[in-house]
Amino acid sequence: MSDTYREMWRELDMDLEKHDVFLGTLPVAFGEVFLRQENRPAGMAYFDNALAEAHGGRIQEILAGKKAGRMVAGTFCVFAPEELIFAVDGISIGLCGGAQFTVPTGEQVLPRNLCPLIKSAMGFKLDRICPYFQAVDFLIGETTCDGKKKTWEILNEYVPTYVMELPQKKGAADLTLWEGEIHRLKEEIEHRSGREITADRLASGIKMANARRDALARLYRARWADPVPISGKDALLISQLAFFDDPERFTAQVNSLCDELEDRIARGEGVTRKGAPRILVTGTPMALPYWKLHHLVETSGAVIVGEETCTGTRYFAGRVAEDGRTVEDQVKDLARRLTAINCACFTPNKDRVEDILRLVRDARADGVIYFSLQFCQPFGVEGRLVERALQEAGVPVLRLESDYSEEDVAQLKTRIEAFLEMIAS
Ligand code: BJ8
Repeated sequence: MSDTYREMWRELDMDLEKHDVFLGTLPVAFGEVFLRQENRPAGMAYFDNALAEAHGGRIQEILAGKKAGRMVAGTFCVFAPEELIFAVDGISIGLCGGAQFTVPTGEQVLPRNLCPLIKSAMGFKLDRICPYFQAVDFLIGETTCDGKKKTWEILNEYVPTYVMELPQKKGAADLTLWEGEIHRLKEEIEHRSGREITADRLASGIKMANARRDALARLYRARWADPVPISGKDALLISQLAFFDDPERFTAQVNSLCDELEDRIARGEGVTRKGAPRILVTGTPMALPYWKLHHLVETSGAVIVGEETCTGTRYFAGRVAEDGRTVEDQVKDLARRLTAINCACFTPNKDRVEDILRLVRDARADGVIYFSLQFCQPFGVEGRLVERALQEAGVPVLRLESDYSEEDVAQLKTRIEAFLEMIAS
């Protein structure tokens, strides 16, 4: 890494030694997981570089934006209405943690029996090895699972953390509550950025977020082809980068990759043989740099053709209406997304089952892997309902629970291989 980057990290008060150790592990993992794949689309070069520059060029850009007066907000959930951040020309960064490296530090202040996504995020802050955490002006937390909800109180000791009350149900009263929460966040953002959110500005924020959703939806549709034109690992990497990259540039790059993928589909060209076993993954989000499950499945002869997760379809679910003329109407439109995202934090959450069954059909999946991060109660408990519904529909399903460590890799591989054999028979 260049001296300029080191200077930048120093100015961000990062722990340079620890950061060196952390970064040192990534090229090996990335090479092993991504670069060994055959026949990757040429358009992946942009995303490979975006990952390589995640702690370098992208941070430089963000700091330049900050210098020019742009607000930087960290988020942890796909319900955080990024449209409000975009409306003030702010920068939004998703900060859920996906690395085992920071889990032990997270465990110094959080219980060990807590989901690794939360412990990893906390560890990134405490270890001071995440330049984004160091650069944000404030964080937007939300009341989803108990683990996240209570973590904001601790995180607030280190970074100002604003908490939105996300309802647990989706009735009329819940929609009204969420609408009020969006109004309150709007005021907070106006206060922090010093800019008023007018209807025009919010309209551009909504358009920007919708365009990114449309591009991702297009990418996911390309994966329905057989042979599939892009691996699940590459699609996952793109989804993960959506939380970090400049939204307009990211959208343009995803669309240009989709042009390439659609050409491939027209030519019948894929990254696997036609007829390779097709797997849909459903469950907890997979934050950067978590690639374990996808790597195991795709080195066992199958291909992942979709993810019903928050680093998958739930991220781009719920296109917001673009014809709202007043801020009041636009906030109502933003609030309506509540009903489109089927997170296990809601009760009941029956529409998630419908979503999964529809995705199985659309993506022509041969089987489903229900993946739950260890200690995630909402997704762990909801697994039973989803598993039963899939079995009733005649869809083979494998339930897996794991964390970010490498300890269970052999065991997971054995179970995945047995599942794939069962599908093939
Ligand atoms: S909308 S999935 S981003 S809450 S995995 S931290 S639920 S214990 S991340 Fe999530 Fe929003 Fe829901 Fe999506 Fe808790 Fe479970 Fe951990 Fe989770």
